[in-house]
Amino acid sequence: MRGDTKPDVCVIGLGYIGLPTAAIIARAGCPVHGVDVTQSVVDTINRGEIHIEEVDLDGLVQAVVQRGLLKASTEIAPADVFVIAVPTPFAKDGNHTPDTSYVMAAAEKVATVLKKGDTVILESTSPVGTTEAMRDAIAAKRPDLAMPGLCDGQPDVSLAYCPERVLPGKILEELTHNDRSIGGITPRCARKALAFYKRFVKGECVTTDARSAEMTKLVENAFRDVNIAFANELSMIADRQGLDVWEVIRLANRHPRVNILTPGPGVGGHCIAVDPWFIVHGAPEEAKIIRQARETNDAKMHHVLARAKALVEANPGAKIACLGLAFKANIDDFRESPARYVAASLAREFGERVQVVEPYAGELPREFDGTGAELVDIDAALEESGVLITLVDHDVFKVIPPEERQGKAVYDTRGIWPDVA
Ligand code: SAJ
Repeated sequence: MRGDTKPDVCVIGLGYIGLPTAAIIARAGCPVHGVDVTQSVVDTINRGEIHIEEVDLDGLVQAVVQRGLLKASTEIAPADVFVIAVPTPFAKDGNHTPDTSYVMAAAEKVATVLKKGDTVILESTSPVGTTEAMRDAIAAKRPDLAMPGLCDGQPDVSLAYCPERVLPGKILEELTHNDRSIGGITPRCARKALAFYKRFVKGECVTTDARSAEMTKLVENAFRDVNIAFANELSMIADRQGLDVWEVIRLANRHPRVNILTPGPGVGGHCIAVDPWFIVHGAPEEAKIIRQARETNDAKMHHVLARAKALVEANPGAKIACLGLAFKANIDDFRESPARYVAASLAREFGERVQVVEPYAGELPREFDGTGAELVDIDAALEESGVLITLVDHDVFKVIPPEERQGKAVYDTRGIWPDVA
């Protein structure tokens, strides 16, 4: 890779982050070799199609595949820059222990084709120290290469941690325009990674060390989790004291330095409900508020279920409409969704009385099988149900006027209808 030549890039992991990232790098003119362990994902991408839902991603992938700039494979290939975007789930020990085995497996694959001058970048959300552990794993496989932080002179390769901070539904826009933290194992590594991101990121790229960048990503999501937990705790206190939490928040937020977030049925998704545990795992004695926030947000889901059940029992015989299954508004992502948990629990208990409205779903998820609950459209639910439980703040629910809800028992867990306490 010399002068203005575009680097060959290998992106490992073609999921929600890896695929849009690969496509954007390809759009900037760099030839991208995408790697995924799943053959069907590779085949789909090579046809110019996509296996995930994300605004405008289909057109972009089609374009870069057609131009020959993005090719997918199950096999690693030599490149100048390697970007690792594989999952970092919890281990199966039930203790929220981070499982970095996919990252380490990817690093070991990279080690088989790594050459002098290459850059390896980890993007996966990871516990502090993972980039160094990745470096050590590569060093063990490739003693012929001088590794940053382990050698006296100039290292042969560069390693950096560069997290994404994109919002599902706005991934392409945010990948391009958000600021980025670029954490090198050494300052030289950071500069190498910076030069790479400058090719396709319009936001500011701020360099730091790898451990700080790892913690920054975790802290961003923990900050949001703690703030949502404050709102959720407030809503449970308000329920206990017979107060309208929405009124209290509206009024408190008129203070120039107060900005309370919105209570809901709990925190879903694969980031905010997961990443704070990586901080707790690294410093269990110190991370008290962060742990409590996770527990409070999880408890809110059970609180909502209990209140919903009480409302259903107080309206015997009435049909119950659960509005929404997604983990947040206006997306079709139902994974790790508190709304889905609450609706499915009600379906198991109240069977055929339960109607689910989810404009983003073609059918109900499997856990509804055999419960008797049915997926209906909003008009049918408004006609037939006596109880309305809002679980997701989709725009289509927000615009339902009070007269269409008249005479129904309502539990609005998201505060979408200002006339409902
Ligand atoms: N939620 C509330 N009340 C609120 C805000 C959110 O209950 O006031 C709930 C949502 O309904 C949802 C959950 O929290 O269930 C998370 O939604 P979100 O919109 O806050 O965040 P995510 O998970 O879609 O994306 C987050 C973002 N992080 C931050 O805003 C700090 C995103 O920028 C990250 O890139 C992403 O996590 C990630 O991949 O880590």
